[in-house]
Amino acid sequence: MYAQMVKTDGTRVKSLDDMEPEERAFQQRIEAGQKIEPKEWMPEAYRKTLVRQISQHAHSEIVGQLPEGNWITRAPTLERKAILLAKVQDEAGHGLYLYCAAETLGISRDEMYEQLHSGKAKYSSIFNYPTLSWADIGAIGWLVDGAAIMNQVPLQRCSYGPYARAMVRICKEESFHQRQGFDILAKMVKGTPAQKAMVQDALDRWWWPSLMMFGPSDDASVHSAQSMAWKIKQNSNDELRQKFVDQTVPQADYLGLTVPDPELKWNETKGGYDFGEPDWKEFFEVIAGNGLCNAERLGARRKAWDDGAWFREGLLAHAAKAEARRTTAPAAAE
Ligand code: FAQ
Repeated sequence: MYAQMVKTDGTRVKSLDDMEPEERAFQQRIEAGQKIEPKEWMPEAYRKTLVRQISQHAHSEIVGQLPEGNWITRAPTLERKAILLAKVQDEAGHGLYLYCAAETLGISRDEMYEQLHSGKAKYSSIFNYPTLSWADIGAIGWLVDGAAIMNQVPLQRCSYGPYARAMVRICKEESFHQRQGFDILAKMVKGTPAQKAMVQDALDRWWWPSLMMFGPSDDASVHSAQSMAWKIKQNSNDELRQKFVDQTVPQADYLGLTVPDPELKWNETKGGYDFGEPDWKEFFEVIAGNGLCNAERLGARRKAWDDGAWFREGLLAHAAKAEARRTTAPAAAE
């Protein structure tokens, strides 16, 4: 349960006693670990929270293809190119499962795209940073997929059935993605001094943005208390960030790299690392649309949508003709 069940505006998450019978029964099902399925009764705010989170998650997978897509033609070997292509294809697949999961809540795919293209819906802050070298592709796999797994494994136990089930396959594929990133870097750190420096430079640039993927600190996380009461989220943003740091620092040590945080220190008492605060001003700027690549990323998605207009129109025209044939055929046969 979320530590205090108090929201950032100071109000408390509703207790069972404050609920009407229908909502109380719903909450009791959640607390008993039952899954909520499409078309079952749910509070409107639960539905809206899921639509927001799942659609933003889907957009992140789709926009997340762009920084890596940039390197497909420049991957250093045919094997690396094939692996990267497969990874980027997986991300398209994740986006599609997640859009399907969100559609079960009554929002259409077109509405979700419109929210992305108009800037109303968010996508993960991490994809607004540029990929400057091949080592960045390793860093994305190792750190970005590593953070995504840390966040997504608990989502397999989310109270909403379609989201939880989509996450099972996604998590399996993310594990492969994380390993391919680590493998790129493990090879490079054994290469020339210039290659090792490239890896350190990638870690220096991707470390803090990766920590920001978990969202704002708990005291600034507006949705956590309610989302945890509904078991959409199982852990707070800071809990998952801590787990990620504890898991990743030994991996950086293994690679012979230095994590760019002077405050990083093992804390025997808590059995985890103490670490510095991410630059939250930068985080809020990025999610407000003012990061290094926000304009480029959204521009690419809008262009893809506009360039696909002829194809969507073609599909609709074909469907209309097929439907007309289907409805007129019996009459013609008489
Ligand atoms: N970026 O109250 P909270 C991937 C927003 S998938 C942008 O803490 P919540 C795969 C948040 O939406 C990565 N915005 O919110 C891959 C809210 O704004 P809103 C994506 C962020 O929802 C790898 C406001 O701040 N994963 O990487 C971020 O309880 C490699 C207040 O925040 C998911 O989406 C952020 N980092 O917790 C692909 C996982 N953090 O909506 C390609 C599912 C917060 O009110 C290559 N999502 N915000 O306008 C979640 O677990 C949650 O939504 C959190 C945020 C943890 C992201």
